[in-house]
Amino acid sequence: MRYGEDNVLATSRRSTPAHSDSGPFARLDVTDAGALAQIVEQQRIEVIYHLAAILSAVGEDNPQLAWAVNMNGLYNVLEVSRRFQVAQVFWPSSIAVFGPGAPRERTPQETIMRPTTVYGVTKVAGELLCDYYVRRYALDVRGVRYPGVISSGAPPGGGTTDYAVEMFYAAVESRPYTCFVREDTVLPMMYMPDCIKAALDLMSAERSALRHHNSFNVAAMSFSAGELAQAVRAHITDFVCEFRPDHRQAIADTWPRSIDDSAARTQWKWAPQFDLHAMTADMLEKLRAGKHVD
Ligand code: AKB
Repeated sequence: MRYGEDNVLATSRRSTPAHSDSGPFARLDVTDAGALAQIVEQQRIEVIYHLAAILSAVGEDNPQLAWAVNMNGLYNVLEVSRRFQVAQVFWPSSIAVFGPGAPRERTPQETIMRPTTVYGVTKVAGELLCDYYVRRYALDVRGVRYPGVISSGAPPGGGTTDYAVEMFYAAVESRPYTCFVREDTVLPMMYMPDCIKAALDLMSAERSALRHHNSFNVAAMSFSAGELAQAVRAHITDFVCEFRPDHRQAIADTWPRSIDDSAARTQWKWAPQFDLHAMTADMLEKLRAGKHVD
């Protein structure tokens, strides 16, 4: 680990075996401002990576909860950082800031942002709030607009892009998969090692080189759900995937198909390492090792 295991405090509302195996851990609900302040003060926290959020699909089931967690959580983190002079904050935004009015191909860094999900609304409002703390309090808040995230370590968590992760789990467990978006649905995606790389690269960039601070478009790959099934089938030839779109199709249809990330590439030299084929091979290898599937 780059900063040494003992120097990183993981927090979550629930503790899992993974947490207890990997260095210091504290239970924390980010909507509890008092508990957050206590930890930041007592542990003399210098940098915060604030990742807790309700994602798009779950957010549509409970918009009030999405607002409470996403907005109050971010506000608490920004306020505690201001009060206790936290040196840097990382907060991820999302491609969900864009809505039906934005160009869907190579969606630009600066364009119309009128999202139709409550998750997207909280991400646009969050970007503006972070900008405010940068301007008003000179707080060093940085962030990227993540596309769909594919991880071999973290299970799917209520997002519209989760079909991509679920497809891998089904394939290694020799199960057929019913995909909840159409075969021709194209969305931008990123493999978890690149997501981590983006966060660390941005956080270590020279502050004076950054013009956007907390809303950088970042891209790695774009593919259709059908192309992903094909890529998996190149390794697991009998993998069966059918496509039965549900309510999440309507969300996917308002999001970009590809992203223009030239601002990130110019300002802090962003460069992803995984494309669809490299990611598919690595995902399958990791999941098979974890699950002991032949
Ligand atoms: C979701 O699908 O909600 C997230 C996202 C694109 O931010 N993965």
